[in-house]
Amino acid sequence: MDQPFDTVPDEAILDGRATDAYFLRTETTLEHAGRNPDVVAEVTADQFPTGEFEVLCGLSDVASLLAGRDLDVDAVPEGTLFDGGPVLRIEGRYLEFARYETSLLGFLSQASGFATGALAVRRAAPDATVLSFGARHVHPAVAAVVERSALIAGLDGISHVAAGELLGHEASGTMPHALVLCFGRGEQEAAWLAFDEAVGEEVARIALCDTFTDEVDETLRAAAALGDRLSGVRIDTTGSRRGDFRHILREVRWELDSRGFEDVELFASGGITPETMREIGDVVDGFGIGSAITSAPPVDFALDIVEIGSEPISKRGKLSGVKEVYRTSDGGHHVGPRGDEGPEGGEALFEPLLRDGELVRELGWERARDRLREDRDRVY
Ligand code: PCP
Repeated sequence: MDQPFDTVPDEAILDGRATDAYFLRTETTLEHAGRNPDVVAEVTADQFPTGEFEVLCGLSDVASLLAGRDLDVDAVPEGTLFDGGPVLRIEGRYLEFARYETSLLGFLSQASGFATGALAVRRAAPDATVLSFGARHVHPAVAAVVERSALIAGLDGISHVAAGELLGHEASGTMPHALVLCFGRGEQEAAWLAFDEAVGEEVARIALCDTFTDEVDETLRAAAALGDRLSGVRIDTTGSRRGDFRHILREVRWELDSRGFEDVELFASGGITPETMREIGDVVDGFGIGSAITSAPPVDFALDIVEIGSEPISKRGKLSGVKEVYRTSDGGHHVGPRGDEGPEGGEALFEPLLRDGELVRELGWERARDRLREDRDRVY
Protein backbone atom coordinates (compact mmCIF):
# COMPACT_ATOMS: atom_id res chain seq x y z
CA MET A 1 0.00 0.00 0.00
CA ASP A 2 2.08 2.92 -1.29
CA GLN A 3 -0.37 5.69 -0.53
CA PRO A 4 -2.95 4.59 2.09
CA PHE A 5 -4.59 7.97 2.59
CA ASP A 6 -5.97 10.73 0.38
CA THR A 7 -3.02 12.91 1.21
CA VAL A 8 -0.88 14.65 -1.38
CA PRO A 9 2.70 13.66 -0.55
CA ASP A 10 5.24 16.27 0.54
CA GLU A 11 7.34 15.57 -2.59
CA ALA A 12 4.45 16.62 -4.84
CA ILE A 13 4.10 19.88 -2.90
CA LEU A 14 7.82 20.57 -3.07
CA ASP A 15 8.19 19.79 -6.77
CA GLY A 16 5.12 21.85 -7.67
CA ARG A 17 2.75 19.09 -8.84
CA ALA A 18 0.42 20.09 -6.00
CA THR A 19 -0.90 22.75 -8.33
CA ASP A 20 -3.81 23.68 -10.53
CA ALA A 21 -3.31 22.29 -14.04
CA TYR A 22 -3.53 25.69 -15.67
CA PHE A 23 -0.21 26.70 -14.13
CA LEU A 24 1.54 23.82 -15.87
CA ARG A 25 -0.09 24.90 -19.14
CA THR A 26 1.07 28.43 -18.45
CA GLU A 27 4.63 27.13 -18.04
CA THR A 28 4.38 25.22 -21.32
CA THR A 29 3.03 28.25 -23.15
CA LEU A 30 5.53 30.76 -21.77
CA GLU A 31 8.43 28.42 -22.44
CA HIS A 32 7.12 27.87 -25.98
CA ALA A 33 6.92 31.66 -26.48
CA GLY A 34 10.30 32.26 -24.88
CA ARG A 35 8.86 34.48 -22.18
CA ASN A 36 9.80 34.52 -18.54
CA PRO A 37 9.46 38.08 -17.31
CA ASP A 38 10.89 39.62 -14.19
CA VAL A 39 7.88 40.22 -11.99
CA VAL A 40 6.78 41.33 -8.57
CA ALA A 41 3.77 39.43 -7.24
CA GLU A 42 1.84 40.11 -4.06
CA VAL A 43 -0.44 37.96 -1.93
CA THR A 44 -3.46 39.92 -0.77
CA ALA A 45 -6.89 39.24 0.71
CA ASP A 46 -8.61 42.64 0.58
CA GLN A 47 -7.14 45.45 -1.49
CA PHE A 48 -8.12 48.12 1.05
CA PRO A 49 -8.68 47.93 4.82
CA THR A 50 -12.17 46.79 5.82
CA GLY A 51 -12.01 47.29 9.59
CA GLU A 52 -11.75 43.53 10.18
CA PHE A 53 -8.32 42.25 11.18
CA GLU A 54 -7.08 38.74 10.43
CA VAL A 55 -4.00 36.86 11.69
CA LEU A 56 -1.23 35.96 9.25
CA CYS A 57 -0.22 32.34 9.70
CA GLY A 58 1.36 29.61 7.55
CA LEU A 59 4.50 31.51 6.64
CA SER A 60 6.88 28.75 7.73
CA ASP A 61 5.31 26.37 5.20
CA VAL A 62 5.59 29.01 2.48
CA ALA A 63 9.27 29.46 3.31
CA SER A 64 9.81 25.69 3.02
CA LEU A 65 7.96 25.72 -0.31
CA LEU A 66 9.98 28.49 -1.93
CA ALA A 67 13.37 27.94 -0.28
CA GLY A 68 16.14 27.16 -2.74
CA ARG A 69 14.46 28.92 -5.66
CA ASP A 70 15.97 31.97 -7.29
CA LEU A 71 13.61 34.41 -5.60
CA ASP A 72 13.49 37.23 -3.09
CA VAL A 73 10.49 37.02 -0.79
CA ASP A 74 9.33 39.56 1.78
CA ALA A 75 6.43 39.14 4.15
CA VAL A 76 4.83 40.67 7.19
CA PRO A 77 5.86 38.62 10.25
CA GLU A 78 3.80 35.58 11.09
CA GLY A 79 1.37 36.44 13.89
CA THR A 80 0.76 39.95 12.56
CA LEU A 81 -2.79 41.28 12.40
CA PHE A 82 -3.52 42.56 8.92
CA ASP A 83 -6.40 44.39 7.35
CA GLY A 84 -6.07 44.89 3.62
CA GLY A 85 -3.07 45.14 1.35
CA PRO A 86 -0.39 42.55 0.69
CA VAL A 87 1.05 40.20 3.30
CA LEU A 88 3.71 38.62 1.08
CA ARG A 89 5.74 39.77 -1.93
CA ILE A 90 7.73 37.66 -4.40
CA GLU A 91 10.31 39.13 -6.76
CA GLY A 92 11.92 37.09 -9.50
CA ARG A 93 11.29 35.38 -12.82
CA TYR A 94 7.66 34.31 -13.08
CA LEU A 95 8.43 30.72 -14.07
CA GLU A 96 10.50 30.37 -10.92
CA PHE A 97 7.31 30.27 -8.84
CA ALA A 98 4.26 30.01 -11.15
CA ARG A 99 3.45 26.39 -10.29
CA TYR A 100 3.72 27.02 -6.54
CA GLU A 101 0.84 29.51 -6.33
CA THR A 102 -1.82 26.93 -5.46
CA SER A 103 0.08 25.43 -2.53
CA LEU A 104 1.35 28.80 -1.35
CA LEU A 105 -2.17 30.22 -1.13
CA GLY A 106 -3.44 27.05 0.52
CA PHE A 107 -0.77 27.21 3.21
CA LEU A 108 -1.58 30.81 4.05
CA SER A 109 -5.36 30.73 3.61
CA GLN A 110 -6.10 27.77 5.84
CA ALA A 111 -3.62 28.49 8.62
CA SER A 112 -4.61 32.17 8.74
CA GLY A 113 -8.29 31.17 8.89
CA PHE A 114 -7.67 28.81 11.81
CA ALA A 115 -5.55 31.40 13.61
CA THR A 116 -8.16 34.10 13.11
CA GLY A 117 -10.86 31.77 14.49
CA ALA A 118 -8.62 30.83 17.40
CA LEU A 119 -7.89 34.48 18.18
CA ALA A 120 -11.65 35.18 18.41
CA VAL A 121 -11.80 32.29 20.89
CA ARG A 122 -8.84 33.64 22.87
CA ARG A 123 -10.29 37.14 23.03
CA ALA A 124 -13.65 35.82 24.23
CA ALA A 125 -12.06 34.40 27.40
CA PRO A 126 -8.69 36.09 27.96
CA ASP A 127 -8.09 34.62 31.41
CA ALA A 128 -9.51 31.11 31.04
CA THR A 129 -7.51 28.00 30.19
CA VAL A 130 -8.40 27.21 26.59
CA LEU A 131 -7.40 23.98 24.86
CA SER A 132 -7.69 23.25 21.14
CA PHE A 133 -9.86 20.16 20.53
CA GLY A 134 -10.20 20.81 16.79
CA ALA A 135 -7.99 18.11 15.26
CA ARG A 136 -10.95 15.72 14.95
CA HIS A 137 -12.62 18.03 12.43
CA VAL A 138 -9.80 18.05 9.88
CA HIS A 139 -7.84 15.56 7.81
CA PRO A 140 -5.19 14.17 10.17
CA ALA A 141 -2.45 15.29 7.80
CA VAL A 142 -3.23 18.92 8.66
CA ALA A 143 -3.84 18.50 12.41
CA ALA A 144 -0.56 20.25 13.17
CA VAL A 145 -1.72 23.24 11.12
CA VAL A 146 -4.76 23.56 13.41
CA GLU A 147 -2.69 23.17 16.56
CA ARG A 148 0.09 25.51 15.44
CA SER A 149 -2.47 28.18 14.53
CA ALA A 150 -4.19 27.72 17.90
CA LEU A 151 -0.92 28.13 19.79
CA ILE A 152 0.01 31.21 17.77
CA ALA A 153 -3.39 32.67 18.65
CA GLY A 154 -2.48 32.25 22.32
CA LEU A 155 -4.44 29.15 23.29
CA ASP A 156 -2.97 27.37 26.30
CA GLY A 157 -2.81 23.84 24.99
CA ILE A 158 -3.53 21.36 22.23
CA SER A 159 -4.96 17.86 22.24
CA HIS A 160 -3.23 16.25 19.24
CA VAL A 161 -0.29 14.00 20.12
CA ALA A 162 1.56 13.91 16.78
CA ALA A 163 1.07 17.65 16.27
CA GLY A 164 2.45 18.22 19.76
CA GLU A 165 5.54 16.19 18.90
CA LEU A 166 6.06 18.22 15.76
CA LEU A 167 5.57 21.53 17.52
CA GLY A 168 7.46 20.72 20.71
CA HIS A 169 4.36 21.31 22.82
CA GLU A 170 3.07 18.27 24.65
CA ALA A 171 -0.58 17.37 24.04
CA SER A 172 -2.98 17.47 26.98
CA GLY A 173 -6.63 16.63 27.61
CA THR A 174 -9.03 14.97 30.00
CA MET A 175 -10.91 11.74 29.22
CA PRO A 176 -13.45 10.81 26.54
CA HIS A 177 -16.96 9.47 27.07
CA ALA A 178 -15.70 6.22 25.58
CA LEU A 179 -13.64 5.61 28.72
CA VAL A 180 -16.62 6.06 31.04
CA LEU A 181 -18.86 3.98 28.75
CA CYS A 182 -16.36 1.11 28.79
CA PHE A 183 -16.88 0.71 32.54
CA GLY A 184 -20.66 0.66 32.11
CA ARG A 185 -23.72 2.55 33.32
CA GLY A 186 -23.58 3.24 37.03
CA GLU A 187 -19.86 2.48 37.15
CA GLN A 188 -18.56 6.01 36.66
CA GLU A 189 -16.57 5.85 39.91
CA ALA A 190 -14.73 2.80 38.62
CA ALA A 191 -13.78 4.71 35.48
CA TRP A 192 -12.57 7.80 37.30
CA LEU A 193 -10.66 5.77 39.92
CA ALA A 194 -9.03 3.56 37.29
CA PHE A 195 -7.92 6.68 35.43
CA ASP A 196 -6.47 8.06 38.65
CA GLU A 197 -4.59 4.82 39.28
CA ALA A 198 -3.36 4.38 35.73
CA VAL A 199 -2.12 7.69 34.39
CA GLY A 200 1.01 9.56 35.41
CA GLU A 201 1.00 12.04 38.27
CA GLU A 202 1.69 14.86 35.79
CA VAL A 203 -1.80 14.40 34.32
CA ALA A 204 -4.49 16.57 35.91
CA ARG A 205 -7.37 14.51 37.32
CA ILE A 206 -10.24 16.07 35.39
CA ALA A 207 -13.31 13.84 35.48
CA LEU A 208 -15.84 13.92 32.66
CA CYS A 209 -19.17 14.30 34.45
CA ASP A 210 -22.07 14.13 32.04
CA THR A 211 -22.09 10.61 30.61
CA PHE A 212 -25.09 8.86 32.16
CA THR A 213 -26.79 11.10 34.69
CA ASP A 214 -27.21 14.66 35.81
CA GLU A 215 -24.09 16.85 35.76
CA VAL A 216 -24.37 17.85 39.43
CA ASP A 217 -24.91 14.24 40.46
CA GLU A 218 -21.88 12.96 38.53
CA THR A 219 -19.72 15.85 39.71
CA LEU A 220 -20.47 15.16 43.37
CA ARG A 221 -19.83 11.47 42.85
CA ALA A 222 -16.46 12.26 41.25
CA ALA A 223 -15.59 14.56 44.15
CA ALA A 224 -16.56 11.87 46.67
CA ALA A 225 -14.60 9.20 44.82
CA LEU A 226 -11.39 11.13 44.19
CA GLY A 227 -11.50 13.58 47.11
CA ASP A 228 -8.66 16.04 47.00
CA ARG A 229 -7.06 14.19 44.07
CA LEU A 230 -9.78 15.62 41.83
CA SER A 231 -8.44 18.73 40.14
CA GLY A 232 -11.37 19.45 37.85
CA VAL A 233 -14.53 18.30 36.15
CA ARG A 234 -15.43 18.66 32.49
CA ILE A 235 -19.04 19.22 31.49
CA ASP A 236 -19.77 18.46 27.83
CA THR A 237 -23.56 18.18 28.01
CA THR A 238 -24.81 17.18 24.60
CA GLY A 239 -26.72 19.87 22.70
CA SER A 240 -30.09 18.10 22.83
CA ARG A 241 -29.94 17.89 26.64
CA ARG A 242 -28.34 21.22 27.31
CA GLY A 243 -31.23 23.52 28.20
CA ASP A 244 -29.71 26.44 30.10
CA PHE A 245 -26.00 25.52 30.04
CA ARG A 246 -24.98 28.52 32.13
CA HIS A 247 -27.46 27.49 34.81
CA ILE A 248 -26.18 23.89 34.79
CA LEU A 249 -22.61 25.09 35.23
CA ARG A 250 -23.56 27.49 38.05
CA GLU A 251 -25.35 24.66 39.83
CA VAL A 252 -22.25 22.46 39.52
CA ARG A 253 -20.05 25.25 40.87
CA TRP A 254 -22.47 25.93 43.74
CA GLU A 255 -22.71 22.33 44.85
CA LEU A 256 -18.93 21.83 44.67
CA ASP A 257 -18.28 25.00 46.67
CA SER A 258 -20.85 24.21 49.31
CA ARG A 259 -19.06 20.89 49.99
CA GLY A 260 -15.61 22.43 50.26
CA PHE A 261 -14.46 21.69 46.71
CA GLU A 262 -13.77 25.33 45.81
CA ASP A 263 -10.44 24.33 44.24
CA VAL A 264 -11.97 21.87 41.80
CA GLU A 265 -11.91 23.59 38.43
CA LEU A 266 -14.79 23.60 35.99
CA PHE A 267 -14.22 22.99 32.27
CA ALA A 268 -16.81 23.28 29.52
CA SER A 269 -16.70 21.83 26.02
CA GLY A 270 -18.88 20.81 23.11
CA GLY A 271 -20.04 23.23 20.41
CA ILE A 272 -18.78 26.24 22.30
CA THR A 273 -18.47 29.47 20.33
CA PRO A 274 -16.87 32.78 21.32
CA GLU A 275 -20.40 33.98 22.12
CA THR A 276 -20.99 31.04 24.50
CA MET A 277 -17.61 31.71 26.05
CA ARG A 278 -18.63 35.26 26.87
CA GLU A 279 -21.91 33.99 28.35
CA ILE A 280 -20.32 31.42 30.68
CA GLY A 281 -16.76 32.69 31.07
CA ASP A 282 -17.36 33.96 34.60
CA VAL A 283 -18.57 30.54 35.77
CA VAL A 284 -15.92 28.22 34.29
CA ASP A 285 -12.14 28.00 34.54
CA GLY A 286 -11.46 26.56 31.13
CA PHE A 287 -12.75 25.43 27.77
CA GLY A 288 -12.09 22.77 25.15
CA ILE A 289 -12.77 24.30 21.75
CA GLY A 290 -12.86 22.57 18.38
CA SER A 291 -15.21 23.73 15.67
CA ALA A 292 -14.99 27.42 16.52
CA ILE A 293 -11.39 27.14 15.32
CA THR A 294 -11.67 24.62 12.50
CA SER A 295 -14.90 26.03 11.01
CA ALA A 296 -13.39 29.48 10.62
CA PRO A 297 -13.42 30.34 6.92
CA PRO A 298 -10.07 30.26 5.12
CA VAL A 299 -8.74 33.73 4.41
CA ASP A 300 -9.44 34.46 0.75
CA PHE A 301 -5.89 35.24 -0.37
CA ALA A 302 -5.00 35.72 -4.02
CA LEU A 303 -1.61 36.08 -5.68
CA ASP A 304 -1.35 38.84 -8.28
CA ILE A 305 1.41 40.15 -10.49
CA VAL A 306 1.66 43.90 -9.74
CA GLU A 307 4.82 44.80 -11.64
CA ILE A 308 6.55 43.46 -14.78
CA GLY A 309 10.00 44.71 -15.74
CA SER A 310 9.69 47.53 -13.17
CA GLU A 311 6.39 48.75 -14.71
CA PRO A 312 3.22 48.67 -12.60
CA ILE A 313 0.52 46.37 -13.97
CA SER A 314 -2.57 44.63 -12.65
CA LYS A 315 -5.79 43.01 -13.73
CA ARG A 316 -8.85 45.22 -13.35
CA GLY A 317 -10.10 45.42 -9.79
CA LYS A 318 -6.61 44.99 -8.36
CA LEU A 319 -4.13 47.71 -7.44
CA SER A 320 -0.99 47.89 -9.58
CA GLY A 321 2.48 48.59 -8.25
CA VAL A 322 4.43 47.34 -5.28
CA LYS A 323 2.94 48.20 -1.91
CA GLU A 324 3.98 48.61 1.68
CA VAL A 325 1.74 48.08 4.69
CA TYR A 326 2.08 49.85 8.03
CA ARG A 327 0.92 49.56 11.60
CA THR A 328 -0.13 53.12 12.31
CA SER A 329 0.55 54.81 15.62
CA ASP A 330 -3.13 54.45 16.63
CA GLY A 331 -3.07 50.69 15.97
CA GLY A 332 -4.60 50.88 12.51
CA HIS A 333 -3.48 49.33 9.23
CA HIS A 334 -2.38 51.42 6.28
CA VAL A 335 -1.63 50.42 2.68
CA GLY A 336 0.51 52.66 0.47
CA PRO A 337 2.86 52.48 -2.53
CA ARG A 338 6.37 51.22 -1.74
CA GLY A 339 8.78 54.12 -1.67
CA ASP A 340 6.20 56.68 -0.53
CA GLU A 341 6.51 58.17 2.90
CA GLY A 342 4.29 56.11 5.18
CA PRO A 343 1.91 57.54 7.79
CA GLU A 344 3.55 59.54 10.55
CA GLY A 345 4.70 57.25 13.33
CA GLY A 346 3.76 54.21 11.24
CA GLU A 347 5.82 51.02 11.30
CA ALA A 348 6.48 49.35 7.96
CA LEU A 349 5.52 45.69 8.35
CA PHE A 350 7.31 43.87 5.53
CA GLU A 351 10.53 42.03 6.42
CA PRO A 352 12.81 39.88 4.27
CA LEU A 353 11.91 36.17 4.32
CA LEU A 354 14.10 34.70 1.52
CA ARG A 355 17.03 36.24 -0.32
CA ASP A 356 18.10 34.35 -3.44
CA GLY A 357 16.08 31.47 -2.05
CA GLU A 358 17.84 31.44 1.31
CA LEU A 359 15.87 31.77 4.53
CA VAL A 360 16.84 34.96 6.34
CA ARG A 361 14.28 34.96 9.16
CA GLU A 362 13.43 32.77 12.16
CA LEU A 363 9.98 31.27 11.95
CA GLY A 364 9.10 29.33 15.13
CA TRP A 365 5.49 29.36 16.33
CA GLU A 366 6.54 30.81 19.69
CA ARG A 367 7.91 33.85 17.90
CA ALA A 368 4.64 34.28 16.00
CA ARG A 369 2.64 33.90 19.23
CA ASP A 370 4.72 36.64 20.88
CA ARG A 371 4.33 38.85 17.83
CA LEU A 372 0.55 38.45 17.91
CA ARG A 373 0.41 39.17 21.62
CA GLU A 374 2.24 42.48 21.04
CA ASP A 375 0.24 43.35 17.96
CA ARG A 376 -3.06 42.70 19.77
CA ASP A 377 -2.09 45.23 22.38
CA ARG A 378 -1.60 47.81 19.65
CA VAL A 379 -4.64 46.99 17.53
CA TYR A 380 -7.40 46.18 20.02
C1 PCP B 1 -16.06 17.28 23.00
C2 PCP B 1 -17.31 17.63 22.22
C3 PCP B 1 -16.89 17.79 20.78
C4 PCP B 1 -15.41 18.01 20.87
C5 PCP B 1 -15.13 18.21 22.30
C6 PCP B 1 -14.90 19.10 19.98
O1 PCP B 1 -15.59 15.98 22.84
O2 PCP B 1 -18.37 16.80 22.41
O3 PCP B 1 -17.18 16.68 20.01
O4 PCP B 1 -15.46 20.32 20.38
P1 PCP B 1 -16.32 21.25 19.42
O5 PCP B 1 -17.76 20.85 19.61
O6 PCP B 1 -16.02 22.61 19.94
O7 PCP B 1 -15.86 21.02 18.06
P2 PCP B 1 -15.53 14.80 23.88
O8 PCP B 1 -16.51 14.99 24.96
O9 PCP B 1 -14.14 14.60 24.31
O10 PCP B 1 -15.91 13.68 22.87
P3 PCP B 1 -16.57 12.28 23.06
O11 PCP B 1 -18.03 12.53 23.20
O12 PCP B 1 -16.17 11.58 21.83
O13 PCP B 1 -16.00 11.71 24.30
